[in-house]
Amino acid sequence: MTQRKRALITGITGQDGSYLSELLLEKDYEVHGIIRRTSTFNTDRIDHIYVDPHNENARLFLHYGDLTDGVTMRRILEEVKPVEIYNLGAQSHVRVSFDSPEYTVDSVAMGTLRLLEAIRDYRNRTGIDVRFYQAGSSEMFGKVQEVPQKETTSFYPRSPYACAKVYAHWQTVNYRESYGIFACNGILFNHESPRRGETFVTRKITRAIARIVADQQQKLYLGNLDSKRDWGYAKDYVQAMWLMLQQEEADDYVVATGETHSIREFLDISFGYVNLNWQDYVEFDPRYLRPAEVDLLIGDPSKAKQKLGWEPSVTFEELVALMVEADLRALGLTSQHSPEASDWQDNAYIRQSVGSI
Ligand code: NDP
Ligand code: GDR
Repeated sequence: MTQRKRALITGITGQDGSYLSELLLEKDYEVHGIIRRTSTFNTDRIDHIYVDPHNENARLFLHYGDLTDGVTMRRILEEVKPVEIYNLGAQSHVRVSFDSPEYTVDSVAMGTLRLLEAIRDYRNRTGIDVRFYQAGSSEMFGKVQEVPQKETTSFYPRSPYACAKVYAHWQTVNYRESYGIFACNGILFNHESPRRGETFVTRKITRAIARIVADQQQKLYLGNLDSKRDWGYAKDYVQAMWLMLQQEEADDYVVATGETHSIREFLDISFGYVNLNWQDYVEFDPRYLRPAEVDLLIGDPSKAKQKLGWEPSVTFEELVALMVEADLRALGLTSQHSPEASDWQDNAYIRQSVGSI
């Protein structure tokens, strides 16, 4: 009998962590996730897949820890003995990273280093190989150097978050080259879903649309509408993470759709979906501007396509529709497009907390 593969995920309670857990459970892994102790529940996105650990069929296990706490990370690694680690944990909000730069760098940059060091020692002591995935970001490209951006495009990070991700990227490369650790960087462009945090611009917009339709909100305050992003569907992107760790050799990959759209275009399509004109609702608030902006992101995913066989399955228009639809449904509303949209229905994680960022 072959032994079930064991994976450890940091950031399991986030958007990507929840989709990746579902994917790994479908593939018969035993999944271990690191969660932070908080005064309110933070496991909404994974509650639907959680089984009481006393149940003999349980394959998802949670451990308290934090990327800023290296001792605990080491202890969890020793206890779990995973064959794959997915490092998704991060203070992941770019705007917030300007307010909280030191913490962002501690969790994102130093957190990655702590994990890599733990893997190095564990491997030296036990001889067991652990494959490592680092959640890199298109934000590392920052100020436009080349269009579209690919694996060889130079980095020009424009926020504390992006600087920390660049550090984590190069440490991952260095641990691969120095110690032979199977460590991969995914350079993922923006990916969204109904589980997206409510303070990122796409979800902030789709959630506001539902609330406007429900007469619970009159205005939506946003910052820069001119920046352009390459937006894909998160469920597709976690497939690419898994594929990277199944290859013969560790490498780095851009994961993107190859299309870019401005925030204005997102507003056109999303408000248009419910026959509203966004200009009637959207107001400018300078507090949502960043001290330095990333104007244009568009990725070239040809390496991922060629080597991993990975391709996005959801178009931009479908992504916008499925997000608006999910937020409408969360408020008990449906649109005239509902029957088709149910094909993309996301299994019910929709939080309705009020986000101001
Ligand atoms: P989320 O913000 O939804 O989730 C972040 C996760 O990290 C949460 O589980 C959060 O826990 C956890 N976390 C935060 N701080 C710490 C810490 N100090 N120690 C341990 N865990 C922590 O992010 P996404 O799921 O969207 O993104 C996953 C990863 O991919 C992140 O590293 C992000 O930077 C990166 N990325 C995301 C992209 C995107 O478009 N979504 C694109 C490129 C990269 P809690 O729930 O308790 O807050
Ligand atoms: P981003 O995503 O910074 O690309 O980082 P976000 O959705 O926060 O911003 C995208 C663009 O929208 C503009 N914008 C606003 N953004 C927010 N959050 N709130 C607003 O009110 C608003 N108004 C305009 C922003 O200025 C920006 O240009 C995301 C995160 O998931 C990162 O962790 C990840 O690494 C990158 O994507 C790839």
